[in-house]
Amino acid sequence: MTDIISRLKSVAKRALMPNGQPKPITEFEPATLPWVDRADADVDSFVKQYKRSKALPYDLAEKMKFWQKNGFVILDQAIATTWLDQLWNEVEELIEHHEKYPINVRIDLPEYAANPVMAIKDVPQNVLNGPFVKFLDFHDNSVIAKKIMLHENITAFLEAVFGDKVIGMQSLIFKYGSQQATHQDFAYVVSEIPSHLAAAWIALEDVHIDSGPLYYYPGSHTVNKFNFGNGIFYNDKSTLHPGDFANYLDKACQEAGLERQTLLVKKGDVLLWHAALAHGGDAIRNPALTRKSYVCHYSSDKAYRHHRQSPTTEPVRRTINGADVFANPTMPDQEDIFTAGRTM
Ligand SMILES: O=C(O)CCC(=O)C(=O)O
Ligand SMILES: [Fe+2]
Repeated sequence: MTDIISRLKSVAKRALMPNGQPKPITEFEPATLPWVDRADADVDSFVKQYKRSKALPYDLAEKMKFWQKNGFVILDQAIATTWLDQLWNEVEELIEHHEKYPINVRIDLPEYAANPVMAIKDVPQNVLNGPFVKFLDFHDNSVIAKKIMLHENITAFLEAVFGDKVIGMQSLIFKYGSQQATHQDFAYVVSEIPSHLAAAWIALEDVHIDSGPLYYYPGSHTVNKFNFGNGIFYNDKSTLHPGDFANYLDKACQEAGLERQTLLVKKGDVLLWHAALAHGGDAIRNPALTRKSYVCHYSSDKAYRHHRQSPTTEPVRRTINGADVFANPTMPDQEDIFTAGRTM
């Protein structure tokens, strides 16, 4: 209740347009930026008193400073390949026996344009095995997917940059490259504070340059925001579209002298990126090549209080490594049906 009241107050505080509607948001609000994004952020002092920094297999202060400048970090060999193999075995089972599972996939093929989100049981196996498919929120169904999402090496870093408990919001599994146009995730993955968002790209196999790798523009997290006609979020009121967003970002990055980089990492490596890092999926130059990957989106405790599919109920929380993920309120009987991760 207090959340709802504080949200109403913050809407009331926002300037109104002549038609009485709140003025669209056109930039992240400086007052609610994660502390690390503020000009006076003192990373060295933070790391000295941060209990989780000691046991990490990377230099946290160095990574945080790199993040401030570039809007991403790469964590080499951050997740054990046995965990990744278990996750992929479960995805194979999902595809093989898809008729058994009410789990959802998103299919971005023209034939599915009217209804891109489908129950996997209703999608032919050859489609599930092809490109343009995203397995949605598999962390709901799988213990190992939850453990990978909230792995210590990821959550310790994100807790440091948010200065708050980490919440796993959403996840996607890809068998092939996405070929998605350049974008910034805050426009699509919306929490109550849009700057409190980060993502992980977890390589489930070595990435081949012709498989449609992820690309990104280091430093692009600070370019001016795109306005969809109704502010920085893309929704049914927007007058501009993802193609316009991509054109704007590619041009803005080029004009700022930012060079596009391609993510050619190995199985077990993890890319973490900032809410506003401009990125996309490169063209698949060899359609025979898979590009198996697990993408997770995160927010902070302060900014993500309710499951997006049930904004008025208290979430059921699972805690791993000091971070939370909410049980899926729409499919309680499908939670953690893949149990192998319990003993791993
Ligand atoms: O993996 C990709 O190619 C793109 C994924 C992505 O941009 C996302 O899930 O936010
Ligand atoms: Fe993205």
